[in-house]
Amino acid sequence: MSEPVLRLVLGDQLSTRLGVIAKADRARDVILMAEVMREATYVRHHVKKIAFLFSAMRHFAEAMREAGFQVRYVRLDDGENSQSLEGEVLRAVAELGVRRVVVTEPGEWRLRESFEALRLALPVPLDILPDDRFLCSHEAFNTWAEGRTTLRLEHFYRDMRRRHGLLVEPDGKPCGGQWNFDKDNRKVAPADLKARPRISFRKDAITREVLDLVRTRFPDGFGRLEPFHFAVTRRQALRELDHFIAHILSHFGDYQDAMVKGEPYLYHSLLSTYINAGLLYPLEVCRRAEAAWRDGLAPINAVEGFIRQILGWREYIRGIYWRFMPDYLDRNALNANRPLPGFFWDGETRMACVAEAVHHTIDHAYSHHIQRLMITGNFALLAGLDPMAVHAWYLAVYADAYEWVELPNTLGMALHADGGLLASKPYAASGNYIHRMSNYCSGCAYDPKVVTGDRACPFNALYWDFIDRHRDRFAGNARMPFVYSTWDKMGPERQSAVRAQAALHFDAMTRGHL
Ligand code: FAD
Ligand code: DLZ
Ligand code: SF4
Repeated sequence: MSEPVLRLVLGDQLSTRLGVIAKADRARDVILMAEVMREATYVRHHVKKIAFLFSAMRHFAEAMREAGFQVRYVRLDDGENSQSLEGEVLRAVAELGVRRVVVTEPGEWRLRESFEALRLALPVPLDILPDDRFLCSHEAFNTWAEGRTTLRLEHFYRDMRRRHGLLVEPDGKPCGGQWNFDKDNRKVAPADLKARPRISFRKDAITREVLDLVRTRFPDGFGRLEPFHFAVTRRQALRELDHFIAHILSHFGDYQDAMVKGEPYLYHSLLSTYINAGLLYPLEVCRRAEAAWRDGLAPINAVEGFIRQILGWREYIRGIYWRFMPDYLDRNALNANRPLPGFFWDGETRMACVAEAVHHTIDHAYSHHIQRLMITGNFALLAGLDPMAVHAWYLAVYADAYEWVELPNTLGMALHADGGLLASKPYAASGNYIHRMSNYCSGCAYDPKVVTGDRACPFNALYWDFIDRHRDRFAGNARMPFVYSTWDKMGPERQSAVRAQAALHFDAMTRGHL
C-alpha cells in the first residue's frame, strides 16, 4: 500500500476543498496537472481564457507545492507532453507506478466519456468523484425533476433557498417578505452612467511567462490578449469578491438588465470566471452577499437577485445539462440552420448594439448576461442561426465558458432550441427593447423605430419574420397572444413588406453588409 495515488486536477478544478485534494496523503500521493493542446484547441478559445487558466493552474500548483503536496505539473511546451489529459494520465501511471487514479467529475460530457474510455485502458482503477463544489448533486436534481411536467427555475430556486437556509427567516418565510424581487430589477440606466472602476491585478513573472507562451502558441486564437488584468489566485479572486460586495453589489439589482455604451461591466460581479475555475466557492459568495444585506450594505432586491443567479440559475442550468446530455446537444426545435455571420468574430457590423457586445467580448473575454442573451443571443435566435455554430462561439469566446453552463444557456435560454424545456417563451425582442434598455441606438446606422426601408433596424423585421415563421409553435403560447394579435392587425400588405425587409436583411447578412 505504499504506492502513490495519482490525483488529477483539471484546469477548472482549482479548489483545495475538493475531495481529490482534501483526501490526499501529502507525503505519498501525486497531484497531476497538465496544460494540453487538446483542451486548449477543442474550440477556438479566447486567448485571455487560455492565459487565465494556465496562469491560475501554475499558481495553484505552486501553492500546492508550498503546502507540502507532490505536484507533477506538465507544461504545454514540455517535450514529453502527449497533449491530452488521458495521455498524461497514462504517462504518469507508467512512470510512477501508482495504485489508483482519482479525478473529480469533469464539467463536460465529452471529457467524462473520455475518462470512461480511459478507465478501460488503465492498468489500475480510476475513481471519478462527484464535484461537491456544486450545491445540488445530480441525484438531488433528478429527485426534484422526477415526475414534473415542467422544470421551471422558480420552483427549484425556492427549494434551494430552503435547503441551504439562504435568505430564509427562522419561520421558513423568505427574507424581505418575497421569494423574488425581479420586478424591481429592470431599471433603465441613465445614459451618462459611469460605473465604478474595477480592480485589476498586476502581472507577476508566472503570468508574464504564460502570456508569452499564449502569444507564441496561439497566434490565431480569438480576441485580445492584453491588457490582461484577471485575478489568477484564490487570494486575488477573494479581493475581487470583497470589492464587489463593498462597492458594486448594492446597485446589482437596479441595473441588472441595463446596457450602456462603453460600460462592459456595469454592476455585474465578474465572478463567474473565478467561481467556474474553482478559485471561489459558490456558497461562500452567496453567504457574503447575504451578510451584506444583514449588515445593511445592500438592499434586498440586489442581494436576492444576485443569490438567485448563483444558487438558482447556476445550479439549475447544471442540473439540466447533466440530466439531458448527450441528447441535449442535438436539439434544434426551431430548425435553425443559417451559418454564423463573420461579425460574431470581428464585430464588423453596422448594428451598433451587436458591434458593442462583440467588441467587449474581443477585448475582455466577457460580456454581461443581457448582452449575451438579448443582443448576440437574440440576434442568433431571430436570424435562425445554426445552434451548433452559436454554441461553439459562446463556448469559445468567454473566460467563464464550459459546456455544462454554456450549453443550456445557449441552446435553451437564448435559442429556444430545446423546445421550451428551460424557458416557457422565447427571449425574442425587437429593436424597441434594445432601445429601451440601452443607449446603443443613438449611435447606430439604423433606427430602432423603423421597420422597413434603408434605415430599418434589422431586429424589427427579423423579429416579425421570426414570429411569423414559427406561428405553429408559438401562437398557442399563453404568454404570446398579444404578439400574434399585433402581427395580424398589420394586415397582408404590411406583413409582405416586413417579410421582404427581413429577406433583405438576410441577404445583407450573407454578403457581409449588415
Ligand atoms: P453576474 O451578473 O454578476 O451574476 C452573478 C453570478 O451568477 C455569475 O457570476 C454566475 O456565476 C451566475 N449566473 C448568472 N446568470 C447565470 C446563468 N444564466 N447561468 C449560470 N450562472 C449564472 N455563464 C457562465 O458562467 N459561463 C458561460 O459559458 C455562460 N454562457 C452563457 C451563454 C448565453 C447565451 C447566456 C445567455 C448566458 C450565459 N452565461 C454563462 C450566464 C451569464 O451570462 C454569466 O454567468 C454572467 O454573464 C457572468 O458574468 P458575471 O459573473 O458578471 O455575472
Ligand atoms: C479550458 C481548458 C483549457 C483551455 N486548457 C486546459 C488544460 O490545458 N488543462 C486542463 O486540465 N484543463 C484545461 N481547460 C479546462 C478543461 O477544458 C475543463 O476541465 C473541461 O472543459 C471540463 O469542464
Ligand atoms: Fe441595435 Fe437596432 Fe438599436 Fe441599431 S437601431 S443599436 S441595430 S437595436
